[in-house]
Amino acid sequence: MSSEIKNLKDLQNTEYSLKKLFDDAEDFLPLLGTDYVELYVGNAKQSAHFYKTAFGFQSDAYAGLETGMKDRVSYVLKQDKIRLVLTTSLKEGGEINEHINKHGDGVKIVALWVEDATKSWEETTKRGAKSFMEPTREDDGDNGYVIRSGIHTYGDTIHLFVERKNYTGVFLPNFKKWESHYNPSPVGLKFIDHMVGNVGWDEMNKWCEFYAKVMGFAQIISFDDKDISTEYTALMSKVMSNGNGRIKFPINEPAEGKRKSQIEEYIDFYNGPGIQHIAVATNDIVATVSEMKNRGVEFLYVPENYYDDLIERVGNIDENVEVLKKHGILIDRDDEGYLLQLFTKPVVDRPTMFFEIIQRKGAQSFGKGNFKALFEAIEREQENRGTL
Ligand code: TYF
Ligand code: FE
Repeated sequence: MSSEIKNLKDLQNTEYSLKKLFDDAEDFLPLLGTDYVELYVGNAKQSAHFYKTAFGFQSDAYAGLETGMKDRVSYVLKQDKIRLVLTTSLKEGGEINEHINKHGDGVKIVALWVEDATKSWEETTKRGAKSFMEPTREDDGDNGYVIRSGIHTYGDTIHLFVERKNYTGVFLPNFKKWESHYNPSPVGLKFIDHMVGNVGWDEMNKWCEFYAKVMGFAQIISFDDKDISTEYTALMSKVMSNGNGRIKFPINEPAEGKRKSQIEEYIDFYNGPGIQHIAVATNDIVATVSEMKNRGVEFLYVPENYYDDLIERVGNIDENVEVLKKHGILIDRDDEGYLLQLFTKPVVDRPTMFFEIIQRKGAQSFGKGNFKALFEAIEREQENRGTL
């Protein structure tokens, strides 16, 4: 069941291969998808403005003093299937401020949508997960109720299980609809493709085992430091997936190189493990990326010579290479098709969290062919920061 697929040829059809991997085991933790991602931030109002303006998110829900919340404020933003929650504290001290003090702005909660939050908590805690929140029912009058439960994962990051089959209200009980006169248009972001965690030296296998044992995930891909190294820096990475392939969590750890791994830089500034990047899918990466650029989002760029042997490397593609080159979009191919991707610079003050924009055209891999060019681009940023 935890058998490793090293060769991408085995991944002829991901759904099928995953099915094979999971066949004999009953899925004790069926996941319907990502429910929401919650960031703890220093100023939720201004962060919400940024994600609306620059990333094209829509105002969805709000909780704060006006809704009876005394100690915190949360803004909920939506774009297609993606739900982002931005939370800050209204008081001195407490868990939110401690998180921000230690990590800067960053992801606190990766909430997973489930049929049964009670069973999800029971199945994971009995397999060794540390409980964050026992199954808790939140009622909202005629709108029904939500049940949430939660467990700890790497660092201070939390997985919440959200059961909303008996709920018809806005986001969660105690939230109200957020009506705003400021509604910038979406940029075409559709759903979360994967979310990557950075963990410390020699911790990757421990956390992959956590996802295998506690959550019933299987490893679908592995990259060692030979796959992922430049002349100067290195890292290792394994991708864990749940049974239906909707939730994919790559886990990175630093590896020894001549200079400081980007993963180590992250761990230094985040003061421990945490979410490194959120990859969001689009159906038209050229339109999405050019709009995000117009709205002020900064992306990482590779040298123009990346495009010189592009067609030899990836074969024929539907897109015009000159257009891709103009936007600095990266392309990679595997046995099933190809993918286009581009990475933002960190979106917070510390060199920690960033976003990936990805368009899949068949390929179910992660852009291995781009790693070298990408990591060299990251090294140039590290050089500018004096952290290489
Ligand atoms: O998710 C991935 O595996 C790719 C590649 O620091 C990647 O997006 C891996 C590590 C990293 C940046 C990108
Ligand atoms: Fe990625």
